[in-house]
Amino acid sequence: WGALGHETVAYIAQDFVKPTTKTWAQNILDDTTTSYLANVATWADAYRYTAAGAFSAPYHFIDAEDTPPSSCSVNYARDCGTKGCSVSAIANYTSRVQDASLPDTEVTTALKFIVHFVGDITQPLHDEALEVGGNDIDVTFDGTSTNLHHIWDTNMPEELRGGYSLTDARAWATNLTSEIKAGAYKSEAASWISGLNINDAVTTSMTWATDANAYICSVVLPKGQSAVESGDLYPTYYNSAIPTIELQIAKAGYRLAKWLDAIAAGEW
Ligand code: DCM
Ligand code: DCM
Ligand code: DCM
Ligand code: ZN
Ligand code: ZN
Repeated sequence: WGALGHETVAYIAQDFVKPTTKTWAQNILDDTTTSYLANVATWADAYRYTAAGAFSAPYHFIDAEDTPPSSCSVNYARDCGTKGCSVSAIANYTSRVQDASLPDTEVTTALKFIVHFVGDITQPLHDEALEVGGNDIDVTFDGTSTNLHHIWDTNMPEELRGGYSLTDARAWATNLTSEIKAGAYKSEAASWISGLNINDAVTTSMTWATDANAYICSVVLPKGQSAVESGDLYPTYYNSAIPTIELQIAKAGYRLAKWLDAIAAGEW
C-alpha cells in the first residue's frame, strides 16, 4: 500500500488496541500523540531504499509462484525465498519486539516493521509473483500510464478518498472502524483474526497471505493479465476493485490491533 493505506491501517489499529497496548506502543515509539502508529507506518518504505535498509526490501511481499487466474495459492517453502519475505519478517520482528536483551533502538525498529508489514500483506499484489507483483504490468488509470501494482497501492485508494495526507487517512480509518464496530464488517471481523497466535507467527501470517492472494484470481486478474493491459481501468475495473481495497485495509487494521494487544499482554 501507499502512504494513505498504511496510515489508515495504523489509525484503525489505534482505534481498537487496549489502553495498556497504547501505553506500551507509545513508550517504545517515544510518541504520545494521537498518531503514534500512523506516524511510523510508512517508515519501512523509505528505509528499504537506503543502503542500510536494502536488506529489508524483500520483507514487503511474498512472491507466490502460482498460476492466476486458474489457480491461486501461497506456499511458504516455495515462495518465501532465501532473502526472506513478509511472512518471515513478521515472525522475526514479532520475536524481536519482545526481546528484552535487545537495545531499545532495535525494539523500536521491530515495532515499526510490524506496523508496516501487517499492512502490506493484505495488498493482494504483495502476495503474488506474476510480473513482479504486477509492477511489470503496464496499465492506464484515469488517463495516466502506470502499472497494476501502483494503482492498487496508491491510485485507487487515493481516487476513493481524495488525498494521501494524515488527515485523509484519519477520515478513512474512522469510516472503516465504524464499519467494523457496527456496519458492513461487524459480522465477519471475528473471522479476520481467526487462529491469530503471536507464538506461531509464520502460520498466522501465512493465513493472511493466502487470504489476500485469493483475490488475485477473483478480483485483481479474474480474466487474466491481458484483460487489464488494454483500455482505461477507470471506472469499470476501479469499481470492481474498491470493495476489496476497503475490506483489505480494514482487515489489516483490525489484525494489527489484535497482534499488538497479544504482544503487549505478555509485557505486563
Ligand atoms: N505519496 C503518496 N501518494 C502520492 C504521492 C506521494 O502516497 N500521490 C507518498 C509516497 C511517499 C511520499 O508520499 O511515501 C513522498 O512521495 P514522493 O517521493 O513521490 O514525493
Ligand atoms: N536484523 C534483523 N533480524 C535479525 C538480525 C538483525 O532484522 N535477526 C536487523 C537489525 C538491524 C540490521 O538487521 O537493523 C543489522 O543488524 P546487526 O547490526 O545485528 O547485524
Ligand atoms: N513489490 C512486490 N513484489 C515484488 C517486488 C516489489 O510486491 N516482487 C512491491 C514493493 C513496492 C512496489 O512493489 O510496494 C514497488 O517495488 P520496488 O520499489 O521495489 O520496485
Ligand atoms: Zn506495493
Ligand atoms: Zn511496503
